[in-house]
Amino acid sequence: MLCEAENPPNLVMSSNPRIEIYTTPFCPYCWRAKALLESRNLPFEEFDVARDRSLRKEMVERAGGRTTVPQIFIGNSHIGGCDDLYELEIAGKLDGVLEANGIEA
Ligand SMILES: N[C@@H](CCC(=O)N[C@@H](CS)C(=O)NCC(=O)O)C(=O)O
Repeated sequence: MLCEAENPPNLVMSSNPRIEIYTTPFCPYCWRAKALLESRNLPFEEFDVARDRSLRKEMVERAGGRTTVPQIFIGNSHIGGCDDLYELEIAGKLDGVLEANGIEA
């Protein structure tokens, strides 16, 4: 049986599948992407790359060379930008991606 006291919270969190979004503060596409996640009650972790070069470099590397914000990741899947996220949702495929990554929709 798992004993919570023996599992530091950060350890538990890091093994949890998560939604990550790289953003900048004044980016309408970022606002739109976050609005969709919020409307679906999907918790996400946000990384502001506006003034952090190493974080931006990390984003571009993880996103296969894409440099625009937002860049969105669901578990191990790179979703792409805001338009890609909406396309998935409109096509009814977002739930499948969430499920495949162990995230409850
Ligand atoms: N189609 C992209 C458009 C994203 C986009 O153009 N983002 C702007 C900021 S709102 C950006 O990164 N501009 C900088 C650049 O194009 O390098 C999406 O849906 O995410």
